[in-house]
Amino acid sequence: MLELYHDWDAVCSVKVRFCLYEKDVEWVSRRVDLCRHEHMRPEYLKINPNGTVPAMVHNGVPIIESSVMNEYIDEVFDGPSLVPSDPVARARMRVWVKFEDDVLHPAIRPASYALMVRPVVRSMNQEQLEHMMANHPNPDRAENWRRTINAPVDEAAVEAARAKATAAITRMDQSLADGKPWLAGDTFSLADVACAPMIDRMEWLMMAGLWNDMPALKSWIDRVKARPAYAKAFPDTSHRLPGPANPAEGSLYPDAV
Ligand SMILES: N[C@@H](CCC(=O)N[C@@H](CS)C(=O)NCC(=O)O)C(=O)O
Repeated sequence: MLELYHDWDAVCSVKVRFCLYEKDVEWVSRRVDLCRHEHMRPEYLKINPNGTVPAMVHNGVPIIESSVMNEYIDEVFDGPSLVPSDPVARARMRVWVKFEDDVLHPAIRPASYALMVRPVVRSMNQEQLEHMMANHPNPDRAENWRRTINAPVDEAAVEAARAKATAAITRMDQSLADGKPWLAGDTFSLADVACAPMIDRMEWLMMAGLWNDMPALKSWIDRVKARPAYAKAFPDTSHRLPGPANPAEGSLYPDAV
């Protein structure tokens, strides 16, 4: 029994769902609504003391951190391996997974908060906010929530996100320009699983124009999207946050289960 604690339109949650569907693993959904700060509930913090989604509980044991979770899933479950057998390709895969964790995701996060999370949470009650944030294990992230809710849209942060994201995807494009189909080389791997949700997020932030002149990245995106697991893992519009490419503020998202 694998319980996945996730939110529908949270990039690292998508990353783990993509891996689960690639491996054809059955899982039970336990939604943690970030915009309602359910990830600050004491019972969730017992599962993931970092206070982030996703997390999973497999046979009663919590496993956290999306990249670690994906390696665990690949190792424990049958299905095609998403970790290359060749040590060089495996090293390359891990460098891309780390790049997504350390560079790509942090580059995009400020734009996500400013343009997608803010419309949902901006009317949040201050008392409730402070109560929730008192539990946040990461003071920088707590401060980020306060700014998201209380300050106007941080245009400078959005611009900085765009610039950092451009540098990051340029690196992906240059690497893919060697003619290999996938980030680790010849085989689809956890590197592609990790980076795909970040590209999807950029599309919903209407940043897809950034890769207009990046043919190798564009064809990688097409290949990733053609995978059957992609359609299952990535949320439909009703489970998306509102935002630049999803103006439906009446999106079902806040109540989606
Ligand atoms: N390194 C973590 C990052 C997870 C993460 O940042 N999750 C975001 C959603 S995409 C989150 O839970 N944010 C809540 C917060 O910052 O309070 C992982 O890969 O699991």
